[in-house]
Amino acid sequence: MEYTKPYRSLFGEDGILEPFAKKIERRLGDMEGFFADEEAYKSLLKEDPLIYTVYEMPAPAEEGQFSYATTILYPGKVGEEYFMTKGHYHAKRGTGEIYVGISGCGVLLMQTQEGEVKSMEIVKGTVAYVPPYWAHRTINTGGENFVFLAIYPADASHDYGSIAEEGFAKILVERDGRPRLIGKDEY
Ligand code: S6P
Ligand code: ZN
Repeated sequence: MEYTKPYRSLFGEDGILEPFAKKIERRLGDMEGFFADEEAYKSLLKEDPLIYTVYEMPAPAEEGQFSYATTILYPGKVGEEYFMTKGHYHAKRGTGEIYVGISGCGVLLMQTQEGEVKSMEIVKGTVAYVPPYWAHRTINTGGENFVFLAIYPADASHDYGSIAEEGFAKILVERDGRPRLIGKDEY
């Protein structure tokens, strides 16, 4: 039998994994249809800002293996809506995930296929559990980078399609200078 060899990475408050195997950058232009305010989206698209960067260490996609990744979610808003990740279900629905806050502050938004929504704040030192079957997205509600670590089954695989088509039932917007979760049709 071929064993996977153990390995490790280091990260600091900036969230850059050393070493990492894969780096993914998502710009505003990669997120058409994700933000509620289409006019604000179009006008910000001229700058096409970087929304988040992911540093990944994927393990072989086999049952029992774990992958880990850090995400650096930059501060900003599209209209009143904070910068956020695309969000996804795991393609293998019965797999969960663990999030660990590294720096900055934000919200982990989760939703079941039936439309139940849960949100929790993540700051440095927060450990949050995303159980199987919950779609998950992170949102930067602060003025600095929101950085976190995610640990997930290596065979979970991502289903982005469902969220890209239907979105989350709730969105996080800034109202009176504070984050407020509202129905996506209330924008
Ligand atoms: C992977 C984990 C995170 C996200 C990352 C980017 O299961 O949840 O590493 O991939 O935060 O978000 P998204 O929705 O674009 O994959
Ligand atoms: Zn995930």
